[in-house]
Amino acid sequence: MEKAGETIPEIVLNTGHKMPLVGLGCAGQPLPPSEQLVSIFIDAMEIGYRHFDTAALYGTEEALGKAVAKALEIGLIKSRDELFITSKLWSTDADHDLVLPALKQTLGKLGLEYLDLYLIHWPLRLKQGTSVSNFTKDAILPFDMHGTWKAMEECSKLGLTKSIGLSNFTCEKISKLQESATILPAVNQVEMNVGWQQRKLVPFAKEKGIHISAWSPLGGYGTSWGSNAVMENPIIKNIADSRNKTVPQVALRWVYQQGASVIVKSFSKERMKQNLQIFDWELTKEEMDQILQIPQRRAPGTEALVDPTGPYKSLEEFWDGDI
Ligand SMILES: NC(=O)c1ccc[n+]([C@@H]2O[C@H](COP(=O)([O-])OP(=O)(O)OC[C@H]3O[C@@H](n4cnc5c(N)ncnc54)[C@H](OP(=O)(O)O)[C@@H]3O)[C@@H](O)[C@H]2O)c1
Ligand SMILES: *[C@@H]1O[C@H](CO)[C@@H](O)[C@H](O)[C@H]1NC(C)=O
Ligand SMILES: *[C@@H]1O[C@H](CO)[C@@H](O)[C@H](O)[C@H]1NC(C)=O
Ligand SMILES: CC(=O)N[C@H]1CO[C@H](CO)[C@@H](O)[C@@H]1O
Repeated sequence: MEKAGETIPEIVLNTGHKMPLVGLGCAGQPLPPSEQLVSIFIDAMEIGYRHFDTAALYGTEEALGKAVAKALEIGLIKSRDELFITSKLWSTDADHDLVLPALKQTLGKLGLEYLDLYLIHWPLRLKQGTSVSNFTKDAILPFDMHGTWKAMEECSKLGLTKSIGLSNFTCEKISKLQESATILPAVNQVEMNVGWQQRKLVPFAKEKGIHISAWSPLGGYGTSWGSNAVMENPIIKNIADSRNKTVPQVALRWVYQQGASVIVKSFSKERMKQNLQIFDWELTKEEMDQILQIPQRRAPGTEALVDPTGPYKSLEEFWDGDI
């Protein structure tokens, strides 16, 4: 069969389902108007993207759903199974009885019968009605990780999602989850890039058979939460120049060579294409060693979630010391 764009390698998750190793990030601030967003997602499918990463929080589920319907209508894809769609449980719904209704709402917005992957967005519960914009520390409630995961397992048994997983979980939190889990998480989606390489989590997850997906692989360049730590890193710039690649290509290829999947956001057609040109060349051992020299730092942002009187009293406690 002839394919319109680039062919993206896939990995088999511990559930037996395949996932393309590059997914398009569907978060943006500010978002373009809905109609424009729909055509951006259709462009992405034309270019070859088959994996889309959205969340209840992002406000892009409806536009993505419309793009899927349109792609089927115009024959860009033959069936919904050709796509891999991820969404995430927002923290206001992170409690046992709230999970199924939240997933049904997500499916309703996407106009789909099932997700490929449903993730717990943060290891955290927030009071219902809390939005990110007017969020205060007293909105943080104790998080029943075991009950929430049990409900995620129920959703997968109902066939509403093929795989279930986590986001922003540390090694310690995964181990704690395993005490009661009957289904192992398929994926843990975390901040991962050359400036925060997740050196503790990557080998831990590999040993457990949990796949790591990297959000902000370009350091969230130009976003309100991101930085220029990746895009303006001199080591990456040097490698890019000497290899006749762009800085983003080197940064994304590094993630791919770690065995992780790349969740990269671009709403520009040219940059979407550029970000897929990472499969027909590789970084040498020497270049990988140079990248190991890059100083390591997590993106800021978690400070707002810790409070001396809250469930997480310090950043140390939130990240279980891995900071
Ligand atoms: N699980 C979580 O908690 C979590 C947290 C954050 C993000 N995510 C997911 O991960 C996705 C990606 O993360 P992110 O959006 O933070 O950051 P990112 O993918 O590291 O960077 C995105 C930024 O880089 C720009 N960009 C992309 N390709 C480029 C290129 N080739 N050259 C120059 N600039 C380029 C984009 O602008 P243009 O659009 O203008 O190209 C955008 O401003 C999100 O969209 C979301 O799906 C998940
Ligand atoms: C926070 O914002 C949301 C959405 O904008 C709103 O529904 C809610 O009432 C607000 N909550 C508070 C405490 O102001
Ligand atoms: C560098 O890369 C560009 C874009 O892929 C290509 O057009 C050009 O021929 C390359 N130059 C060299 C010297 O390889
Ligand atoms: C709790 C925490 O640090 N969360 C990170 C994971 O996801 C959000 C974005 O969805 C990031 O902004 C946070 O830094």
